[in-house]
Amino acid sequence: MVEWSDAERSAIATVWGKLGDDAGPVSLARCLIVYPWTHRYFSTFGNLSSPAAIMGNPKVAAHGRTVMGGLERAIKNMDNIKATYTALSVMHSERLHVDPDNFKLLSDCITVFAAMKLGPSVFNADVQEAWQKFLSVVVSALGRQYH
Ligand code: HNI
Repeated sequence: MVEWSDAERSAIATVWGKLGDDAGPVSLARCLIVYPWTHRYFSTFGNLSSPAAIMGNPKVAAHGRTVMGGLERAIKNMDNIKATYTALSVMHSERLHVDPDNFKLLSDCITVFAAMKLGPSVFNADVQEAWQKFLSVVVSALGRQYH
C-alpha cells in the first residue's frame, strides 16, 4: 500500500482544489497536440487536424472532464487507488487498447497545466514531489491490468 505523509496529502488536495474546470480540457488538448500519435484513440472525436481544431473540439473538452472525473476517484481513494482503478485499467487495456506509455504523457500534461496555473509560489518542489508521486500511483494503477 502506498504511504502518504500529511504534507503530501495536503499538497495534493491543494493542487486538486486549484486546478479548476478547464484542467481536463486543456490538458487533454495539450496531450493530443504535443503527442499526435494519441489521436489514434479518438477517431470518433471529429476534427483533430490542427491545434486550434483540437482546442475547439467539444468532444475533447468533454473527455478531458471525464478524465479528471477519473482522477477525482483516485483523490477520494488515496489509500486504495489500485483497486479503485481496476475496471478502468481493464477498459483501457482490453476495450480501448491504449498503449500504457500514453498514461504518463497525459499525466505530464496535467502536471504542466498545474504548474502554469498555480505558479512557482504554490507549485514549488515540495508540492510537485507530492503531485508527481500521486500521478505516478495513478499511472501505475491504470497499467496494472495490462498483460
Ligand atoms: Ni482514458 C475513457 C480516465 C488516460 C483514452 N478514460 C476514459 C474514461 C475515464 C478515463 C474515466 C471513461 C470510462 C467510462 O466510460 O467508464 N484516462 C483516464 C485517466 C487517464 C486516462 C484518469 C490518465 C490520467 N485515456 C488515457 C489516455 C488515453 C485514453 C492516455 C489515450 C491516449 N480513455 C481513452 C479513450 C476513452 C477513455 C479513447 C473512451 C472515450 C470514448 O468516449 O470513447
